[in-house]
Amino acid sequence: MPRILTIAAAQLGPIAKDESRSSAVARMIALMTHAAERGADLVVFPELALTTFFPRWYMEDQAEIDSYFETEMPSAETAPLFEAAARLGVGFYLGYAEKTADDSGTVRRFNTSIIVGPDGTILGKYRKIHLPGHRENEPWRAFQHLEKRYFERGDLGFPVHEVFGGRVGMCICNDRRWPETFRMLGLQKAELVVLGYNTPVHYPPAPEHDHLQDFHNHLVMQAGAYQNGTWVVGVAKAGREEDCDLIGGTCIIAPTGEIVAQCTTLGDEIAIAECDLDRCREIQDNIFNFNVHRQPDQYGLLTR
Ligand code: CDT
Repeated sequence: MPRILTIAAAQLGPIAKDESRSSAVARMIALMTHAAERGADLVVFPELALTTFFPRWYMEDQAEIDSYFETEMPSAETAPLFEAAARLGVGFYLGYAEKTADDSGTVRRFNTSIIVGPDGTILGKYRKIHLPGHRENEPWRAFQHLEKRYFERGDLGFPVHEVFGGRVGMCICNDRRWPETFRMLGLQKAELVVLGYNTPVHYPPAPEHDHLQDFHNHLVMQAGAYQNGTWVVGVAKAGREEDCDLIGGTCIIAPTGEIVAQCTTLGDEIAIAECDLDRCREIQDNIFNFNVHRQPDQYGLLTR
């Protein structure tokens, strides 16, 4: 029996600065309902999917910064998404800004994703490790990218979860550009990597690369899929968000590196595909059979 998981990559168009979480959640429920009608088992949403991409603004007022963070999941505003998942019998991946506080009152903030089962329970969590951008205000930029200011580095490593009948890993946006991310998941025999992203078309430090943003997006995800023999689902928040253009290109990639489904707009849209997890064997047992062909004693520089 093949292990086929029907996956919907649920791209979101822009979320306005004054758009409520309830509105974003309603848009996600509409996409989830459409995906369920088409037979989806799992729906993948973008990075920081509940609000506008707030790291594009320099803020000093901690209350204003915290207004973009979740202190509980689910909350009153996000519970309808969990309820819809349970009603429809589909799981989902969701990115959001997470604020935690321990018993001593220490507060921490992460760029986080969760994977939720078809009964609405949280099955796994990942906190973004590769935080791009900068810490201080840089007014010369057309817009800021202050992830290093607003988040601390994730502290959960790169876990692979046995869920949905397979081995599933997560990462978030900039993580996808790093081969180490995919290799960490590949070494744990991941069969599916799900990720969301917010990627501006304009990259202020090297604007000569602006026309390559879509190419680089697919290049790194297709390489990650092929070199580790895993399905990859990458989902954008796309379109013009508060004067900042974000790329689309949401897609589902087979372990061979081929794109098998892709969104064609910059708005709310799903791309859907039947993903046979056993197809990972074609790559993991052959050209990239790590046990037979990898030479880790020659790779010391990678961790020195
Ligand atoms: N969200 C995120 O990680 N975006 C980055 C933008 C480029 S670095 C400023 C990305 O890697 O797509």
